[in-house]
Amino acid sequence: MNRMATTKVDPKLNDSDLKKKSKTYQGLTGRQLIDWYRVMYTSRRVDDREILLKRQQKVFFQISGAGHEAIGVAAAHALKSGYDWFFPYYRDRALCLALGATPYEMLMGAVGAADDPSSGGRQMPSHWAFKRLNVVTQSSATGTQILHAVGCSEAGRYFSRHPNAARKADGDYRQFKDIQFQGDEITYVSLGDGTTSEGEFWEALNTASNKRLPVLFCVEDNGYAISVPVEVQTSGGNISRLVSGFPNFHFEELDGTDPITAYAALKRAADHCRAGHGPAFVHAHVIRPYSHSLSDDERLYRPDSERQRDAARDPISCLQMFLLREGILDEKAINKIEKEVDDEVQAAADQALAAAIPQPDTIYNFVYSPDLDPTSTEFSTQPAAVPAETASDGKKSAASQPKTMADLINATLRDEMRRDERVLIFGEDVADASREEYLKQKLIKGKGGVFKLTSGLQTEFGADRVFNSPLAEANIVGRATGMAVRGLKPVVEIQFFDYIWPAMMQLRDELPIIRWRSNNAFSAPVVVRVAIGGYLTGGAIYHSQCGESIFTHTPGMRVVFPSNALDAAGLLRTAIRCDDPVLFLEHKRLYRETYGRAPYPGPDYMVPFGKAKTVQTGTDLTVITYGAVVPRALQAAQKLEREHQISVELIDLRTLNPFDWEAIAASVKKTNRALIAYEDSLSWGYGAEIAARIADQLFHHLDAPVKRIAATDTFVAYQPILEDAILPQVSDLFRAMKELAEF
Ligand SMILES: Cc1ncc(C[n+]2csc(CCOP(=O)(O)OP(=O)(O)O)c2C)c(N)n1
Ligand SMILES: [Mg+2]
Repeated sequence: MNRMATTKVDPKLNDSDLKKKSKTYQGLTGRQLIDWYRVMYTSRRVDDREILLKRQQKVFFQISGAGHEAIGVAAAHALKSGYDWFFPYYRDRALCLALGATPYEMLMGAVGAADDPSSGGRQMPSHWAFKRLNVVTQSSATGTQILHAVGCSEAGRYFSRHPNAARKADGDYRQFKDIQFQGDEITYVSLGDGTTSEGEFWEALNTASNKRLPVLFCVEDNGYAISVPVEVQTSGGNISRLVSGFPNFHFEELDGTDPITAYAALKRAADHCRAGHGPAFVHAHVIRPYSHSLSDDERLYRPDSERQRDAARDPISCLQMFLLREGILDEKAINKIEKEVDDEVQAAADQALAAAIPQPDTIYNFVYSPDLDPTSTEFSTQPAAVPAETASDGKKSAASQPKTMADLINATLRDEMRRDERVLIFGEDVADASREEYLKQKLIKGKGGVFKLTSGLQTEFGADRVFNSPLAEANIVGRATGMAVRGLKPVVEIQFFDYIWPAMMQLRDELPIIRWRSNNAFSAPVVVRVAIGGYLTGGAIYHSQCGESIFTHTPGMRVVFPSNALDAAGLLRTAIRCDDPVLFLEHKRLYRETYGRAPYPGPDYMVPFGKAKTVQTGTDLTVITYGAVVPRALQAAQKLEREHQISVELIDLRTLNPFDWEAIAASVKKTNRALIAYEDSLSWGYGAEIAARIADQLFHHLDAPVKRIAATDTFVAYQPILEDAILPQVSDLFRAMKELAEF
């Protein structure tokens, strides 16, 4: 490890001294333990320095790794820095130091310096990210990193089975994503005892166990989650007991304040993972001597007696006593080390306090990829004139026939999987059949999605690339995020928008913000396809929801919502080839609609993001809409023209983030009237933002109030009479357009 002691053997040592020096402890030499002590002590002193700086109001937050130093140093040495992958949490200061991070880097995080390698001043301190060490960016949301770790380890396995997928390619996201894989790398993930209460923890254990993934889970159990003791979090008070039934795991429960014991256990755990036997679960009992954070005072909920009991197990003083007792160091040598560390930390703090802070005009940097712009002309191509013989499904006569949105999404997925071996697909029911032997024996035809959008893909590309997930939406998005960090391109499916919510933490706090919060050190350009929307006649509350504005309100997430087959193909291809996370909303009612069918546009057809389509030009008013409201608005506009000679300009936004403000502005400047129509319930919906912008920026061009037409502020009911009353119908659109034109 890069912080190994460099002390030279003293030539004046006598025999007994030499014997002591050659004695080992679980394979660790005295010298190694001296070095470990140095790192553990450094970790504590950086915490102490930050606490001092916080009291002086020179830093703005502090959370310590105190009490967790021994397990961290032991883990760093049981694993390989820059070779294995690390998803630590905020207590892992000592782990990161032992892997090779420096006190200066950490203190730059505390002051929020521009060159803070973890986030460039965007995240709180102790939210570690060190690209060169394979320490992946983490959030403040406890537990979200665990599924990322699972996805990361799956990516390692995938690249070792598909080494060609790691090749660089120009012209899409791959140009900017270097792949490294080893074949036997381990993914380390740590978490606190309280965090084991979260569902994503169990989802991660389940998948790691089921797939025998080389993930080393390390629970750093300090007995508390802020003020809540472990017996309230964990039935029976011991997480090891609860997880012991998971197959394929190696389990260890140990005193995590003792680095030697911890190292031996972690080594056994790492050996199990590296040999490919499956995951490991290390449960380390540690202490938390400094309250939860500097915003917490544990004396409010822990009596002195309990705190003193903990203090007797302090890993720093215990290791110091051990080194003295074993004659590895004497008091003078200890003082010398401590003085050196104190000086180093002091110098690092002075340097960090003098470091440049980020400029306010950098705040928009890295919300999206700086390398690849999906709104650019690079993503604008014409549909190919496809001769019948070269159609994607091989059927001669069918190729030039108009295809449904479902057909063209399926064809686009197939094309992109052929083109790019990093693309893989998973989600609920997306495989043709998980029991592949049935397919091989031709006993069955295969399913390929509840709407059949992924039909035939597993059969063509194999179960490595197209597979079913458990029924767990966070599992889908969390794993996809971990895979994408490693350079894969997961195109995952959420079966119904109505059930996207278990993945909400991943979709709000993780996926879209990985690039921004790590100051471009990491990114996760995943495509999440979601079946959305109503007008189903019987779809009811839980199969009809929209809610796109919740995601357009999330910086970093591209949101796409096509209204026809050709746009769906072109936009999906852009989504897959681009370098940003994309929420790709597919309206279920449009999947097989007659409206908007189109011939297969070829394997390179792309529509850029942020470019609306003018469905029809007009002069009297502008209707701005998207998705399943497009054909309805078109019908209403045509009727209005026929019956009242009112000319409507109809704009289909196609992508909601980014959206085409230029197209909206140009049209409203021409017609001086604007109606925004959308399927979601009216209040706080997507159209509210468009209406506000028009009112704000085009006020002087308006001859009438900006109007909206949308669903009622209710969920969608089952009985068709109610459904019709709730969702905006052609008659509602007609009425609203007429009123606005006549205002
Ligand atoms: C999902 C989520 N809920 C709540 C919080 C607020 N919070 C931060 S740390 C913490 C306790 C974590 O306890 P534990 O997992 O035992 O880790 P420890 O801090 O004790 O090391 C809580 C409740 C959070 N960050 N994330
Ligand atoms: Mg805890």
